[in-house]
Amino acid sequence: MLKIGVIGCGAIGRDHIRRLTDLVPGAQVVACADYFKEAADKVAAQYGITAYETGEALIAAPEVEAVVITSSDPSHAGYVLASLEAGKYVFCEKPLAQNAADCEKIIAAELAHGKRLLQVGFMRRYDRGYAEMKRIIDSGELGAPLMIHACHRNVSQPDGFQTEMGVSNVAIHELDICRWLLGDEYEAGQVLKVRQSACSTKGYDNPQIVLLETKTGCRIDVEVQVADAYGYDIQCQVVCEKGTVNLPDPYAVVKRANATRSFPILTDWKDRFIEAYDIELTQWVQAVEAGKLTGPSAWDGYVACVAADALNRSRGTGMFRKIETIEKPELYQ
Ligand code: ISE
Repeated sequence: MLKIGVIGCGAIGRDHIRRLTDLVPGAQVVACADYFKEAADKVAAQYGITAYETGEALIAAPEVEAVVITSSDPSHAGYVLASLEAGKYVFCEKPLAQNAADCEKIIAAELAHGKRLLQVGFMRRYDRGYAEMKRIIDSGELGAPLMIHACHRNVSQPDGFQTEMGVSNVAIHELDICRWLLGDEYEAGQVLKVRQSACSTKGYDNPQIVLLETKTGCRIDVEVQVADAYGYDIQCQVVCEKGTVNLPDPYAVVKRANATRSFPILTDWKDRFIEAYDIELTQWVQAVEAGKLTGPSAWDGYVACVAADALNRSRGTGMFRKIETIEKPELYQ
């Protein structure tokens, strides 16, 4: 049994604790921590595990063999660095950090171990729809990919949400999945503001459009809506030379009534990728036990942060910004 400590007892933290406890073979959650002590105490009582006062104390605890970080975005980098310093395997939810400099510190800390200890929570790579799209693109049967049209539409965001987070917290999923699907790297990017939706009343831009250009000249557009008033709606179409591949909508039973065919649209993002999360953590536990991580790496987390940073800096300038990374270390080749 891999003994795991989870830092962050909010929505996704509780979801991962349930998943690791009830579903994932070989996993045992033994500890939790949260900035809000009551949240950790509640989870600890529910699962009969130890609540630590701080994330740092949880990381240092001898019984914790591996760490899962699901706390607020700005706290990720610090906990990842502490876990690496302790030489412990760590799974960190996206985004890996708030800026490229912190990601570079994380990469340096991991390189000092000479092996991968960190996986980043880009769960879409484990979604059956995206995986099949990648298989078809990689087979070459449709020729070279040319463009991606994508959209990320969400019903609402928590208090404190800001315009930049539409990219660094929300579209970060597309920043990862598009380069994964294409097997390509980014050259430049730009964020555009369009006519604003009356559904957005909290002062942040909504919608926004993310535009990207890759090294091989592919073009990507991503519509980002964080208050769409109807559901959680993720779309992705890759246009290749000889055909297109499209992300399927999730399974839903069609109802026929009142001369209408209808089916429900999910509203909670945790449900949309529930199977992907299950597979992701199952494979992570297996990889930790085998001592060889294969899922999204510190490098992938870094590239997404560099792209997000360039995109956020482009806002309001009307210009594309270069997306420039350091040289890719051997460990991540
Ligand atoms: C949320 O923060 C997430 O992490 C989800 O994965 C994302 O799809 C969603 O739109 C965000 O609000």
